[in-house]
Amino acid sequence: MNNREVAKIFADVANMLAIRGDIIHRVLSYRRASEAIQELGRDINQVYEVGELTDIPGIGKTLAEKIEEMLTTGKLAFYDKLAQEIPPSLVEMLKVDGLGPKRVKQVYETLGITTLAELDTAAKAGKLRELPKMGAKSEAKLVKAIEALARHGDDRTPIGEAWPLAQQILAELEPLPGVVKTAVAGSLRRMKESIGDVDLLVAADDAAPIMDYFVNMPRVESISGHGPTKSSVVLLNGMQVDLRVLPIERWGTLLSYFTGSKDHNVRLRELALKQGLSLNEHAFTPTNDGGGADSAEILCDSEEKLYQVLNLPYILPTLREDRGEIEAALNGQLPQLIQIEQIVSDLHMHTTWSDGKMTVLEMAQAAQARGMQYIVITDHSQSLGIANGLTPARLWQQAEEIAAANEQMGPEFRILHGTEMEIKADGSLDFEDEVLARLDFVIASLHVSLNQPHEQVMKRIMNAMHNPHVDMIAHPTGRLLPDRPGADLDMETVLQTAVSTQTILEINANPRRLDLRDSHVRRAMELGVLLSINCDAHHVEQFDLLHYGVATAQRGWATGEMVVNSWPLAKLLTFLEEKGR
Ligand code: DGT
Ligand code: CA
Ligand code: CA
Ligand code: ZN
Repeated sequence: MNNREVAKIFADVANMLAIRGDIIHRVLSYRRASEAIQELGRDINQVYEVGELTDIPGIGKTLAEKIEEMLTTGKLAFYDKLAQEIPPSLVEMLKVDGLGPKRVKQVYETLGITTLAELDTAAKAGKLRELPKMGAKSEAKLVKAIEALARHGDDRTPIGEAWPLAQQILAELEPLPGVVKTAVAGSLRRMKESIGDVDLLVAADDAAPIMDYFVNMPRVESISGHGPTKSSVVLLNGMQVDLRVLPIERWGTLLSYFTGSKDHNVRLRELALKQGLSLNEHAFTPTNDGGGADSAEILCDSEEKLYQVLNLPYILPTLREDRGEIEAALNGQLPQLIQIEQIVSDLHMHTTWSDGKMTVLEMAQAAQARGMQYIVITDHSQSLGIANGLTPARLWQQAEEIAAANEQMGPEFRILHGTEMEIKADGSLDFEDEVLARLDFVIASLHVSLNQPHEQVMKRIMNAMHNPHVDMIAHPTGRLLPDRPGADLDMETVLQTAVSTQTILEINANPRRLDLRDSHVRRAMELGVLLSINCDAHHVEQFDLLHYGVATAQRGWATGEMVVNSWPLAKLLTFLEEKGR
């Protein structure tokens, strides 16, 4: 079994336990284990072989034994036993908006419904309205929710779609009368690569006009809720957006609550309780004063204040996953996360020489306008015909244009000459070493034959990393979000080889790539891999994608010193020179 299969079994077990009505603690431990495995940067079979299963966050001795059972026998007896009691097909029903484990259990036990299709039929036949706490209205709502699920799937929205849309909506809400402040919250603020629904917050004293505007926006397909402080809509593209409006005095607690993650919030509440405070989205309240109307609430108008009350340093949203950030904060060991202002360069971009849309000079000027100090021009190499890849002869012509552009840019900015060289399907590199030796910076990339068998594709990337002229591997796995998974690589070996060969690995900032992804970055930091965050821009506008890459780096706990394009030019050149020897 692979990571995904093991994660799926655990997720199913969590849901089956929830339907059965087990204690939440048990349900959550399976759910967290599933997520940890889903996001693991290493092959779980390998982790098992080296005896490190219990190093995975959320995996203790019991769960490690269950993983061992699955990896060695391909089955889990506990799952099979549970399935006799709770049909696994019930799990699918939980995807229906508004349908919880209790209700699923009820329709199963009273009506014998075991699949989503049966549920749909029963609802349309009016058989559900008789159930306790149901009724014709809830039944109709359910039919609509099942339809919506069929239409949109349970697909999460890639962050590259959700982020710009959320910014547009906030920009529309900002000028409304009475609006003091706006923010994104939820997984979008934590910058996860995919978003379930978009959560927006507005601080204002009078919520009604803002809610009215929100539910009547032209891009709204349907309104799923319209209340005094909370409204929810589904947009034409299928994305669900929640909006909450609140007074500014409670901004900190509310923003923190709705930023999540749930797991992080649970930890914050535990810390509060240890101080005799209960924490919710409205305030801290002393647990011993009865919580009456005149109780001594502590209001937080900022998140900084909230963390202060808990005696913690401020924790950036990109860290809030309960993956050790609370412990690190308590021990004063939070990493000095890379910040976007520290990025002074981009090492990967294309021009009209291959498949880019702008000239060398235009790219340089745009980069300088965004605060960059130097860039590397890295057009595609000869074998990538569809991208008009450069032969050595054209490379040397390009060198002249780069020299001229450097003249024009003056001493404050530097354009280096590089290549994004193909790692060809047979594993060979697209340029001879003599060519590579004359370039300032060499990227090697997998673009073709990504679906080769594991051994073959591993050989290709290892061969590239072992070439002393290769400085960086771009978008190492080659995945494309949401559904092209990338090459079948053993990332642990790739990361370790990056260390031993001093090869920089890219965090490609394009939101369709985010490659390395956050969990790989986290492992890379543990191993000491050098990283760089690049936009792979084919147009100057794509320099604006940088923030996605920085957020991904932060989610992997990357520090400035390990991100080479935060280094001054001289430091990078020294590194490249010494590495080449
Ligand atoms: P998503 O939408 O699936 O990508 O993930 P989130 O994290 O945006 O989750 P969402 O939209 O369900 O809720 C937004 C935040 O609100 C979540 O991160 C934490 C908070 N929250 C929502 N429901 C609960 C809850 O039942 N308990 C706790 N502790 N927090 C909650
Ligand atoms: Ca959300
Ligand atoms: Ca939400
Ligand atoms: Zn590229």
